[in-house]
Order: sequence, then C-alpha cells, then structure tokens
Amino acid sequence: MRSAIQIERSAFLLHPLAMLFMLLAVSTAAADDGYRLWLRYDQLPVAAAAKYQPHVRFIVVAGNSATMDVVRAELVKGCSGLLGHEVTLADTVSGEGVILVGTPAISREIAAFGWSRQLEALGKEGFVIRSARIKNRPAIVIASNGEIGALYGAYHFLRLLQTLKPIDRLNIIDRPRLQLRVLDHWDNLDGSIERGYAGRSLWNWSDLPEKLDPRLTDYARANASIGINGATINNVNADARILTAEYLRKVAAIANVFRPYGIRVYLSPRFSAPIEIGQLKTADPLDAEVAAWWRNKAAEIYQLIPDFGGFLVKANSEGQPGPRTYNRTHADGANMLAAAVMPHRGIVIWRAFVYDYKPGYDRAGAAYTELQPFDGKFAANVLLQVKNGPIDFQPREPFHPWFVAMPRTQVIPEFQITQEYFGWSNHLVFLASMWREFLDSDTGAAGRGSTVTKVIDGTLYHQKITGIAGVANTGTDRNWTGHHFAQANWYAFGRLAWNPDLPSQQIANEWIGMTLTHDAKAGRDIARIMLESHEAVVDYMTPLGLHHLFWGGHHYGPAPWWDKEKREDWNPVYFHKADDRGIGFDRTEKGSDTMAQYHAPGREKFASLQSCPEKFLLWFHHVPWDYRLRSGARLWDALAFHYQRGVDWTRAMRKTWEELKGVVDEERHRAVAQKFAIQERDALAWRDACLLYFQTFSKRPLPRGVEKPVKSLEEYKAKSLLEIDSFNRKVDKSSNQ
Ligand code: GCV
Repeated sequence: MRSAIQIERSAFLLHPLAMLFMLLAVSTAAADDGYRLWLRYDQLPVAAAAKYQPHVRFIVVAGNSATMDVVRAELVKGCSGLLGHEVTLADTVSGEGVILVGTPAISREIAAFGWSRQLEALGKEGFVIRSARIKNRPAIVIASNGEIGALYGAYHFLRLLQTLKPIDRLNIIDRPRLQLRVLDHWDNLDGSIERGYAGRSLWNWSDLPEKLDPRLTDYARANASIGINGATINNVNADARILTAEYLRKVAAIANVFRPYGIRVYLSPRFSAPIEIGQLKTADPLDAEVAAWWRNKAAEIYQLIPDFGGFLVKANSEGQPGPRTYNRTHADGANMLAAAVMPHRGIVIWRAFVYDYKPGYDRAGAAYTELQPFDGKFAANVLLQVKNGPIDFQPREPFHPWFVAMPRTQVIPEFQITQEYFGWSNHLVFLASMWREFLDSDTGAAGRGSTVTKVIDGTLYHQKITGIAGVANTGTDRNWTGHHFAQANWYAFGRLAWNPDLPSQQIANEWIGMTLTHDAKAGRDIARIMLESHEAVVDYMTPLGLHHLFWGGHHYGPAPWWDKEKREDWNPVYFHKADDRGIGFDRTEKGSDTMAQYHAPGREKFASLQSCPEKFLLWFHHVPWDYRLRSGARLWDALAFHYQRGVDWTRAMRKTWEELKGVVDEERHRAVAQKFAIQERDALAWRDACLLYFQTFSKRPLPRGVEKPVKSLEEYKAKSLLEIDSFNRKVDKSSNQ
C-alpha cells in the first residue's frame, strides 16, 4: 500500500492539480487575516484529531475531471491540515481509513453498493456519506450521481471534521432544497461596487481574460463549499458593454474558472443594449429586429459559455430602461428575453423591484399593483426575483405580499447580504436570524403553516424552477467582507439556500467552529452575540416597525428628518409619518390599504392594532404617542426603551468580546474590537438623533432609564455619521435610493 501511494504521490506532483494544491497552500500562508474564510483547515484540538485519524488516512477519488481534481485537492489539504498529519491520495481502495469519493458512473466500488436508485433521486447535486465496508474493511464513502454532488459531499465531510462531529457511524443523505442558489454582484465595469463595503470588485476587467487572479479560484471554492451554484457578476444597474464581444471573452474566462466548482455565470443585461451596442433604433421588446438581436446575442454568449445561466434584469426601476419605456408590459420584456435564451436552456430572472411613483401611493404596494395582473403570463423559463420585504432590505420588514400573490408565477426571494442598511461593514449583524424570520413567516395561503419557505421551495404552488439570490458582500479586502463577522452572512446565505429550514443557531455554531474557535464557552458567547445582533440593531435603528430612517444617498446613519429627495417615497419623513398625534404608516383600509395584499388570516392579524405583532406596529399603523403597548408602556416610552436597549447591547457585546482576548487570535480580535467601537458610537448616534427628532412631535420627556443625548438635534442634522468618521470610511458615491 505504502509504495503504491508513493508512486501515486510522485505522479501527483507532476499533475496540474499539484499546482492548484500548492496555490491553495500559499493562500494559507498568512496567519489570521481572515482570508481563508471558513476553509481554514488548521489543526483540530489533539483529542479530536486523534479520534478521526484511524478513519481518515487515505483519499481515493474516482474519475479524471477538473471537478474530481478539486475534490482530491480539497480533501487532501483539508484532512491533512485538520488532522495534523499527511493524509495521502491512493488510487485504489486497500487498507483501512479510506475515504472513497465518486459517482456510480466513474467508480466501480460505488456502483457495486447498489445505491444507484437513491443517488438518482438525490439528483446531480445531492449526495450520501456513509460508513461502509469495502473489501471487508471499514471505509467512508461519499457518493453522488453527479460530480458536483460529490464535491458538495466532500465539503460536507470536511465540515463534519471542522465542527468536531462524530464520523464513526455515518449515514448522511442530503440534497439542496432550492435549485438556483445565486450570488448577485452589484459590480460595475470600472471596478467599483454599488453598495459594496469590502473593497473593489473581484473581477479585474483590465487583466481579463489573459490574467486570472487566483482569488477567483478561492471565491469559487468558498461558494462551492456552501452549495452556491451561480453568480451574476455585474450590477443590475447595468452597463450595456458587458454584452460586447470584448467583455464576453472576459466573462468566459471567469466562467472557465468557476465551472469545476459547479458555479454558473449569469449577466445583467441593459434592456436598451440593442440601441447602445447594437446600433438599433429601438429596444422595443415586440420589435422583430430587437428580438432577433437578443437571439443572436444569446447564441454568441452560449458559444463562449455553454453553461451560461441566463439574464438577471432590472427594468423600469429607478431610472433603468425597460419594456414600459415602449409602452409594453413587464411580461412582454421578460418573455422576449426568455425566448432568446430558451433554445440554450437559459433562464431570465426578472426583478420585481418596481415602484413607479404616483402621488399619494404607498411604495410598499407598488410592485404588487404593477405586476400582479400578469400572474401566469410569464414564460416557463422566467423567474421573478422579489426582495424579502416590500420596501428595500430594511433592518426589519414583514414578508413581501408577493410571496402569496403570484401562485402561477415562479418567484424567488432576493436577500441583501451586503449591509446597505445595516451600518455597512462596520456593524456586526448576523442576518441569518432575519432571513429565518422571513422564511418562517406564515403566509396563510393554504391554511396554517403555509410558510414562505413552502412557497419558495415549490411545496405550495409547485413551481418547477426554484431558487434564491443574495446580493453579495464580497470585495478585494483581504478578509473578503470588510468585517470578519460579515463572512458569517455569506456563509449563512449559502447554508439557507441549501436548506431553508436550518436553524440560525446551527449556522452560527458551524461558522464559529470553522472560523473562530473550538473553545466551547467562547463559542457560546460568540453565538449569543451573533444571535442577538439582529434584534439589537433593529432596536437602535428602526424599532417597532419603523423603516427607512436613513441618511439619503449613502444610507449610513440616521436622518429621520430627511425630506430632500426629489421623490417623496425616497424620504424618511414619508415612511415614519410622525406628527403631533403619533407615528407610523397607516396601511390599513383607513390608510393606504396595502394590507389588503396579504392573505387572511395574517391580514386580519396585521390589521388590528391589538393583534398586530409589535415588531411591525408602526409599519402597518399610525399609532398615538400614548398608546399602551402589551408591556403596559406608552408608545413614546417604549420607543425610547428600544433605542436605549440597542445601545446597551453594543456595550455588553464589547465587554464579552474583550473577555475573549486570547481565545480568538490577536489579529482578528483587534480588528473586530475596533469595529465594535464604531458600532457602539453609531448606535448612540442613532438613539439620540431619532429620539431628539421624534421628541419634537411627541413633546414628551425621555423616560427614566434612557440616557440624555450626547449632542443636540441640530448637531446630528448638520453632519452624517460618515462625516464625523474618524475611522477612515469610504463614502459610497452612488445616490440611488
Ligand atoms: C442596485 C436600492 C439600492 C440601490 C439598488 C436598488 C436595487 O434602491 O439603494 O443601490 O440598485 O436597491 O435593488 O435595484
């Protein structure tokens, strides 16, 4: 056995895979700057490693393909690192402690198990991981019907080791619940990122296609490890040039890097591209020449990128061109593009973020009014992508009524992983809790328990293509996401996309174990911080259903007084409607009646002041300042308590983190501690600015227990939090709302 492996190893060194392996090794050289994300593979605690050692000695990976080479490289690197001894590749199963990976098509041993039917049912991305016997010796088998499934299985196995799970009696059967699990990058061709807070774009357009940054490979590894299988690589506020031959060659180079990892590339086309780069006079979707232009463009793309995913389109939204420009419907536009990609099995993801302004309307209801009449009118390869809430990625929103409004339309949710409305990459907020709240929301569509998850995974409306998208928070910052803890949101998005039922606690625990520490007490403390963080941020930014109180344009920090935007529905004053009587947006039948877009019985629950969940109170109701909440506190006092509670939490969190010095490595500990200092300072400003401003209407004193504001309202109004910044933040110049 030993000599066989040695021969195998020397052959391996000549193999192109060896180069990839060495490349991966180089990327781990720098200690704890966060670059390695959750794929650190540092040695496990000695006792755990000792337990694993007899089970993990040799890796046997069937097949010769780029994907199976990745499986080899990742398992050797991962197992060797974690166990602290060299785990080697072998070409046949003999001896004990073998991990065998493959598909029935490429591995005789796996075919011999007779699992083919089960593997078929799990699809090309599903897998089993089993303790089995091969040649009468114990082994661990990672099997799938597809090579990408085998890769996912390998990452799952590594996660078991990384999170110290037992591996002596394995029988894991897993498959992704949603088909399309896509990251949307709002990356511009000049390298900037709209709402990006972690450096520049990862795609270096001027170097491509000749030079491929190794970081592209590490990006693909990270995504594959959590099951993400798509990336839309340019901004939905699109530049038509992305579809020129010059750029498509660059896109193809990226797609080639991603392919072995099961990641398909998507593009955001500009609807007016036929005019801008095609020299046509119109982009009218019903014009024959326009449709032909898109058909040819699709054929050109698929010639270069045979597994191209399709188009993600922002049309007639916030100034973007679209079919409405030509008096056509959204369905006309989407279906025309869908016809162009259909012969290549491509799809069109049409964003439902449309809110044509009408005086006196309610922005929260606009998409429904505009698109609901087209339910059932979209082509079979069109999906509508809907933000989780009806406004715009606010710290807390009720679920978008769309998730029950379009039973004959394929709908996928869009999350925002990048923290546009969450203190950018300066605040710790673990978004899994918010996404869980959304996914668990009971839509009432088909009786109790009709959760959003059941809508989007096809259980309720049987949609054929399912999926989910997340606006990426990645960039060229060494740690990828700006804040070390923001990596957890990328991780959480992938894990929930794979299984929308995963508890936030499990996701947090996994990430902490893989990324920060195996110390049990420290792990519990960090998990508590993460799990409490969303509620705390809501407390100090927008409690009790308030929304969009952000400084205009850059959306960093509070400006509830803001009324300068040209559209009234871009102004905070439009959203909170504070006056002498009270505060909140009346969406009941006495107000905008947007509540009617929800399904009973949820609708009735929201409609009554008494039964409306207090976390959504001011979202749905304009409530008098003296209204008594369930706690007995008056609304004004309760509002103030929420703001204070948020600030208190930031202080407690800083203390807990301080106590973790020495448990978490110094470099990341210090970086996070500095971010926490900013977070506390910002929370304080949020509390003071909002309470001082709302007090001009409530005319009531701050209740006992709420601290006196540090500055005056005028001072808070004079400068945004970015301008008083002493931590060298970069201002996002984009001014889109
Ligand atoms: C890409 C919000 C953001 C914009 C973003 C838009 C969208 O309005 O502020 O930056 O544009 O959403 O989702 O299209």
